[in-house]
Amino acid sequence: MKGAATQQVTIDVRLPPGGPLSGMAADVRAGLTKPFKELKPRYFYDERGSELFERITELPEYYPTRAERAILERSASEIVAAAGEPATLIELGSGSAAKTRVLLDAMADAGCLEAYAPVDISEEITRETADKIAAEYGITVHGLVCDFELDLESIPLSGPRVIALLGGTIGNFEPQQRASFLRRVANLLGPEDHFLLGTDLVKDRETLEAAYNDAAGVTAAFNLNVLAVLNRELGADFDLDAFEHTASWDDENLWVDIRLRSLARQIVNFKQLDLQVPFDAGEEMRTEISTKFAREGLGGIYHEAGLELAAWWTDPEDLFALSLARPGV
Ligand code: AVJ
Repeated sequence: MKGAATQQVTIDVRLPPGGPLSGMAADVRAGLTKPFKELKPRYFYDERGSELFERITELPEYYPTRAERAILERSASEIVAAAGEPATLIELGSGSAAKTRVLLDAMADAGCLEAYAPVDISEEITRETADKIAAEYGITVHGLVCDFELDLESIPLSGPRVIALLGGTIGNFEPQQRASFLRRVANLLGPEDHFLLGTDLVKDRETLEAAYNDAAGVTAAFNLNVLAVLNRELGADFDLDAFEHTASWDDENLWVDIRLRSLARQIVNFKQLDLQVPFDAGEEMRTEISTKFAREGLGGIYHEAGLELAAWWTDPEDLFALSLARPGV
């Protein structure tokens, strides 16, 4: 089984020549020389950052991961039916594909499962996931190692297909970035294809803020870790003790605004960028937004992107949603 399965695994690597972090220097320079400083959330996820995020998903306050899993467990067969019994699951940001198996199982049960295409920025994890899934399910696995925002393109696997973006990742996208991403997804979809999207839902401030300010301080450590990434990758000299984590619900933009606040007036040097960045005492730098959605709003967002909301599932507590979209008419 293993030998046969290995032959069914193809991995295309389309990373830029400098690897996954090649755009980092330019991004950081642009983000830290603006009046309101910003870092991109993608740089959180080095090895330690990924570990810390795993721990976040197990925190009592952080409900999204559990809620999304509950939806998949409750509704996977309905999702597969509503998606027209797709032959191929393409998963953006697949990582270790922990929740994916629920969908693959439902596709196998429906008798439609032919192929899986994990798309992720980490070559190591994508190879590992691809081999495991191919062996477990005996299906074709065509992995794509790329930045799915830059390199989103059709994978040569037979349809009908469902393209999935789970975990609430889309919440990290700024409105413009989200609109252009969804437009590209719409352009990729054939008439029988579907897009399956995980979105956290708008709810009371208390629940939202608790999810991003956990009592154990794991989210704070996760947020501060991005400074360690900059120290290592760009020769910066951030003192992690000179910043504190903040996260607050912005009820106009409908996002949790996640920042690092400078505890003192200080200057940070970036050896490899020939850059000095001054911070005032109390100055805040945005490191992430985590947008929350409601059904109607998401329907409008889809519509503007040339997509149509086809179906919607939530967990028993209405905390999180999975929605299915198809090309608009
Ligand atoms: C992985 C983007 C879905 O926004 O909830 C968790 C990241 N940041 N706690 C989210 C995150 C702080 C997470 N996503």
